[in-house]
Amino acid sequence: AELIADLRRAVDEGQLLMEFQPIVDLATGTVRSAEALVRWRHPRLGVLPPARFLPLAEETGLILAIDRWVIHEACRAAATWRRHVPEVTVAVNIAAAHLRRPDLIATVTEAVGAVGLPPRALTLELTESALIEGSEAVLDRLTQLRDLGIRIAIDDFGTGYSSLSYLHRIPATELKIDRSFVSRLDADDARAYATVEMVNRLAGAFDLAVVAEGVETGSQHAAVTAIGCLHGQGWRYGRPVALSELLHALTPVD
Ligand code: G
Ligand code: G
Ligand code: MN
Ligand code: NA
Repeated sequence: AELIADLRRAVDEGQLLMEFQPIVDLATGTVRSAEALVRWRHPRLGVLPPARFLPLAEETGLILAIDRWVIHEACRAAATWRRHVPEVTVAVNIAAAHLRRPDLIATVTEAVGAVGLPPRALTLELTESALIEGSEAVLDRLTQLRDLGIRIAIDDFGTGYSSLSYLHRIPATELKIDRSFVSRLDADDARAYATVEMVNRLAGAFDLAVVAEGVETGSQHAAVTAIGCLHGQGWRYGRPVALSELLHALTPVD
């Protein structure tokens, strides 16, 4: 209960911070994008990961304020980053509660507009479960965002109660293959291999980009590359870092 009061203040008092995890082109290793991940620098408890406060934020509705802040910060970061590396993009996670809000479109257009970011440089990551519970209104909203040029990723793909029929209805631009499948590629797991291959082929048929998530090892990297996934994310390529570090990593030091 005390944490709730703390969380309410956290947004206003600037205790939230963003980290960015690189998403690379698997063939070249070039960083193309980054996923924005929120943290909370709690005055007494130190830096808390999302798992420690997002469930509470969702219960209390504070997730809306948090996601609004995240969207603005991510757009600002992307605009800064693009001054160094022209075509990079940034991805943000959007809570189910936010999808249900008509003002999501206003929030997003304000955020890109405020920093002059082209809409194609912003990806919204949505989970299957958020999408499946989505009404017609949610679908309309996503279509409007897509018409504005915003990109839409289905996060943790393969873990929800996915009915494949929704792939025909969601105006997605990419699938992120859940790391539970990628992690099993190491063990030469034929089923995991077949799953990643199937998702990659499915994505191709729907003209969707693919990101293999949670790539940690050289053999996982080799496997997702052999399967033909174009993009990867995971500790093998980089942990989530502050924007300054992301910029530094990309700027030649000598
Ligand atoms: O950074 P970490 O691996 O602990 O992130 C855990 C999960 O928290 C992510 O999978 C993501 O779904 C969620 N998450 C991280 N940042 C945000 C955010 O800004 N908004 C929302 N809604 N979820 C986030
Ligand atoms: O939104 P999503 O649930 O996909 O968030 C990505 C989460 O996965 C973040 O919490 C991030 O810290 C975590 N993550 C990113 N790369 C790796 C990885 O290579 N291994 C593991 N175990 N977790 C990762
Ligand atoms: Mn994500
Ligand atoms: Na994910």
